[in-house]
Amino acid sequence: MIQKNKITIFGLGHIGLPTASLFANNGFQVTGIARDKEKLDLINSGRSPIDEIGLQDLIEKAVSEDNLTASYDGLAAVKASNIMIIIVPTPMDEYNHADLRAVKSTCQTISKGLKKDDLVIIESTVPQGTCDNIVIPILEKSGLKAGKDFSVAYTPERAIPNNTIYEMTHNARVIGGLDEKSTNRAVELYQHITVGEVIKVKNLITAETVKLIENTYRDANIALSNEIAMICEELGVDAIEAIKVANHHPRVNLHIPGPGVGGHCLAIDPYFIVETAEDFGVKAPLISTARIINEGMPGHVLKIIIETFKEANMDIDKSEIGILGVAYKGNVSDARETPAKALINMLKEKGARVYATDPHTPRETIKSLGAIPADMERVLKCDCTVLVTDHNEYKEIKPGMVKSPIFICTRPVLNPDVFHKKGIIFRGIGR
Ligand code: SAJ
Repeated sequence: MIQKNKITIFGLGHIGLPTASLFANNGFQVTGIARDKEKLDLINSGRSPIDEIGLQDLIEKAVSEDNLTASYDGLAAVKASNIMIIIVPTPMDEYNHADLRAVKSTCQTISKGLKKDDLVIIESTVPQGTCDNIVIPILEKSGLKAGKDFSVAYTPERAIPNNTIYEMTHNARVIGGLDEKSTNRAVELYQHITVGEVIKVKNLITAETVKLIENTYRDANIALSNEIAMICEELGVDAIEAIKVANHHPRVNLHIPGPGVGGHCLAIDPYFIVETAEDFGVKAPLISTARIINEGMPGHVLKIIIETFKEANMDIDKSEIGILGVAYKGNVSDARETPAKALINMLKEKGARVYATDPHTPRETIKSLGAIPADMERVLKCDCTVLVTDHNEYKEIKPGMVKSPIFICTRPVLNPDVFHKKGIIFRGIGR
């Protein structure tokens, strides 16, 4: 006998697991589906496999009250549920196209157990049109007709790492359904876990588009700042000062230049728009150029390092270079698509011995990025220190702690003047 409040969530990652835990603490019986046995065991014993504020408590409570179970058996869970939520990864392949294998295989599993009046929700970030052209046709292999027999909605997740639970329960949520009934069912569902505004959009593809354009806006905005920064460096203008002052204009909001755009969202989502645009014969030169600029930033950092070594009459070959921070952004441990990776490898190609430290990222990750794990003291003793990630810990660095003759600061978190005064050659992006 199917209970009305049973949900199956496919994918127990950074978004799937918090979502599952929230529903499980708000009146639903949730089965989360994942493949990794270690992860399943951890969750079923009430422990969180990821570090996210508030998540551990939610999992512990939900598991102890029998409202959350982690399993590998998707089909059994679908058969026992009436709501399915897809939050599986959609990485990018070698051609910068979306790899939708996980979405497709999840839909195939669901289609085998789909029942009349079920609701299927997609949260994974996907190219525009994926729900209409890929998800629904696979679900209809069940013999049921979307709209008539079951409902389909798309709702993108927009929470930020390290504050996921708060943002999931407070941010505005965008929902687009196949039809009015689908949209309304999804709206009613998410109102159980959020006090934020729930915004209905016209259809599935509009909701897919909203997600992609948010991250593309940030990527293009950062690319503009990076380009401005590189021009200002040549002109001797402090780009950071100029950008900060320009942002006082009530209608200007330039982002901050840096060593490149990392993470699993901004560095990937713009390519999904380009992919679909090209399928329709439309060029997307601005979005593509923004990607080129941002992907070129580690190379620009290398150029600054090479020039500074020359000025100091030092040789990069056989030098020691220390990296402060490998995470893709400040105060997170995640190093996916981090600009540190390209920089470390380019420095090694130039013959440098590269040390790296990070208060949040495990030593194993540092090794896998190609650097020698070290503590901060060791990094600050290298011939050159490069600050890549704006962790709070690094905002406290004082010139007295730095033994390197050269300090390259790729994020505007330290005051250049105090370092210059102590005789340290200090360079930054845009200054
Ligand atoms: N970055 C800059 N300059 C800036 C801002 C960011 O260089 O002014 C860099 C960061 O250092 C980092 C990258 O951009 O390498 C991405 O950082 P982010 O903070 O912009 O984004 P994410 O990837 O951590 O999270 C984003 C968020 N999207 C927006 O803020 C619009 C989050 O809300 C989304 O949920 C998430 O993407 C996602 O899942 O799409």
